[in-house]
Amino acid sequence: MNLTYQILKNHLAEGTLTAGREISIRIDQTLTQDSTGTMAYLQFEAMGVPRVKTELSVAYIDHNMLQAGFENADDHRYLETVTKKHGVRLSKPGNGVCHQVHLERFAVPGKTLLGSDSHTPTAGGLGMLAIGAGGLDVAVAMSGGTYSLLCPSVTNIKLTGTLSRGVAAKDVILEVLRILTVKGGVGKVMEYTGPGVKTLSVPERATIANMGAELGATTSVFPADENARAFMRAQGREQDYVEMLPAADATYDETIEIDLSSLTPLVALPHMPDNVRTVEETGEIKADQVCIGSCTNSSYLDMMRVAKILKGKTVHPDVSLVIAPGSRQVLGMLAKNGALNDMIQAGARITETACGFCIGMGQSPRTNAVSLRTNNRNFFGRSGTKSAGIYLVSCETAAASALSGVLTDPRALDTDLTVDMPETFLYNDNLIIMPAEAGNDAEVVRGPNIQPFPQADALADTLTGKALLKMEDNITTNHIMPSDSKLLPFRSNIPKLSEYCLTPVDETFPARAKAAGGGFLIAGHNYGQGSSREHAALVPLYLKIRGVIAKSFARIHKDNLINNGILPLTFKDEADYDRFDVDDEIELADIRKLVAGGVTTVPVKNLTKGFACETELVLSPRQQGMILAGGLINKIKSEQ
Ligand code: MIC
Ligand code: SF4
Repeated sequence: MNLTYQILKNHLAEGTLTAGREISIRIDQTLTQDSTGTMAYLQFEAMGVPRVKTELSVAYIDHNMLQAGFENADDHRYLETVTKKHGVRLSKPGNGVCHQVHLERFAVPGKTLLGSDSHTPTAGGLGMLAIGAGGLDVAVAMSGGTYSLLCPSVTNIKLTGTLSRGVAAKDVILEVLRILTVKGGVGKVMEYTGPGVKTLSVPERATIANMGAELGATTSVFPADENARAFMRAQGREQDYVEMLPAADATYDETIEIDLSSLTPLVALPHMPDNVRTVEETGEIKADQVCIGSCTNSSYLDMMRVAKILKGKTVHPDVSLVIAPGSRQVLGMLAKNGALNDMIQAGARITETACGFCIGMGQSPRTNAVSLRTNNRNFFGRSGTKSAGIYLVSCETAAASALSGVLTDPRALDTDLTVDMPETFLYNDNLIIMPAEAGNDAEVVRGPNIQPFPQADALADTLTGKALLKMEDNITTNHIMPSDSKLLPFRSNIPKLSEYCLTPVDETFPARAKAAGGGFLIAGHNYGQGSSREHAALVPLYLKIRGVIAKSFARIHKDNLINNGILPLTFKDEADYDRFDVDDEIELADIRKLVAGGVTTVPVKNLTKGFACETELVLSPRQQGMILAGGLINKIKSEQ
């Protein structure tokens, strides 16, 4: 059996392991971060369960770090107090980016992890089955519930050869993105095998697993082998190591072979992570900003390679170089061995160990800037500057380019880029705050920024409304619910956020949706890719969006829509997409009866144009219940 199915089998609660069928699995660990976590804990509280029932649940504060008003600090305080009360460990601001810290301190091979962040698969670098989900699904897992998903098919990415000097793990995942595109991983787990795996350290594997999220994959997983054991030993956690390997006769649904020796430095051009070219063919584009860090590329090994490149040199006068080490552990080690000073002397601006620039929480580049970044997403506007172009590169390419002022192939450097895995990392868990004992009466502090979340009504017999917006392929959750340093502070304030819903597509959308009293959205393929933010469903719910009719959906967003009682319908014949226009009056007649009867073909009437077309609504019995009740919270409440 392949590794993915071994872990799924060990955690299977319901269903059979047949690709495409719904299964439910037990969740050992959960992870939340602050930008999705506030909502997840509000939902957890609404479920009325006194204490989390997982083996381990950790809440990280790493996203909403700029405190330019009271809002973020209020959310932090809420998280600090709600986690204390309900049995969740809290990683304080300053301890690091959730995925980096979780890999260092908590990931365990063979276990399951559900996280309210789409890059939760990072822990797949250590042989864990780590899946990103909406906050509500994570809240259910914390309360002891299982997690339901479509049983994935498994793609074997067979690695051979060895990376050449100056070519990095980041280039491996950019190559996978080039081959498969941002929708190529939907419904699949990427399982890495082959002799090339041994040549990659755990942090390098984590970089690859992390950015597997950009393929739309359910997750990515590496075997837990001697490299994993060495990493865990250096973290003082060898006792948690379990060998996890695919069986010798493991089978896969498809295999992609990548010869690591044949790769060259790659770059994803604006505005999609699969818009990949070689650095060589892209040429010497002038750079205004270089940002190094994020959960993709901020490990000790990454940072040491950057420090080596920068040592004794000065950043190009026209470039602003920003470096955000991924965790306090990494920052501490750089400080201790002097590498931090090499970075500072070269002219780097060191920012706190947090998501920072990656989520537009500061460091927005200048108008029309070219910004080279080591993170995983270059979606339009995500940096906080709409006119800027974000280019995704490896740490080596970023550092080399910061010195030259233009996109530079790091293979041309004469620096020795070898960095050994340390015998011991500088670990210290004193910023992980342990929860209070069970049965405590700890107070939960709610500042004025914490607003109640919207709840859907039970599904009506017939739904009508206007097509409010028609969108192209690959609309991201950043389009649906933009977030930057100005909007992130309102993650627990849905009415405020609703004023910005879908504005990157159409500035007039929120006002029109409100005036019309809600309606429908028409979309192309892969609607809702990217971030797991549930706000991309909660805000449309608040605006009374009743359904989204698309060519196809991204996994997490589709689940978030259903969890919140919004219908995800797909065109049976894609050509019907062309027959809809904005303002067309739409009707889903007898929809309640159809959903209750498990009918999968739903006729959509276009009353304006006088035709009906067929759409597909595939819901498991569990999901039917949620849609009928008007969302998961309503369903849970009705069952209590
Ligand atoms: C992201 O990288 O887009 C985020 C911010 O980490 C999101 C979560 C969010 O929107 O808060 C994610 O990837 O899920
Ligand atoms: Fe944070 Fe960026 Fe990673 Fe999201 S992708 S968790 S914003 S560092």
